[in-house]
Amino acid sequence: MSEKKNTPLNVLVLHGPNLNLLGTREPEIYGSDTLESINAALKKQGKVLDITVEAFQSNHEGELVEKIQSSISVQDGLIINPAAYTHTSVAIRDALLMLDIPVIEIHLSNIYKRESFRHRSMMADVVTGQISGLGVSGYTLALTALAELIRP
Ligand code: CA2
Repeated sequence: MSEKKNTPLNVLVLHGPNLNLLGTREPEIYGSDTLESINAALKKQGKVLDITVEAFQSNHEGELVEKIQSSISVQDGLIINPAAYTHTSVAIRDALLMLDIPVIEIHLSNIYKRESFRHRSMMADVVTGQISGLGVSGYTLALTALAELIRP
């Protein structure tokens, strides 16, 4: 039996730059939900799954790197929407490589249906899995998937 089977889990949800403005602009691409409502839905779902969900948003690459570093030996799983840093950040990619927990990369929009510069993710080949284009549902699907991956 998995050693995590009956233990409460900790999952970190990281939101990258500009996602603090969700729900205020470009609803045709990103939907009309706010970041607060996404975090609240994940925390509520976490209670059902016995997972403590911590959410953190930053517009700064270094802060995201530091948060990933501080999750070592603390978090059991990570959900990350690196936003624009998806396409540029070797620093976030390198930080993810230091983790030995399942990591789900998530995008509200389908990055492969958009401009060509969004088609490349610096994270895609170092994460456990990627969800792209399912809007807010992607976040709750990611948490369900993490619970299954951590407590098989
Ligand atoms: O689809 C996604 O979730 C993205 O990660 C969102 C990023 C974009 O750079 C990625 O290519 C795909 C942009 C987040 C910007 O968020 C906004 C929120 C409200 C209003 C405008 C932008």
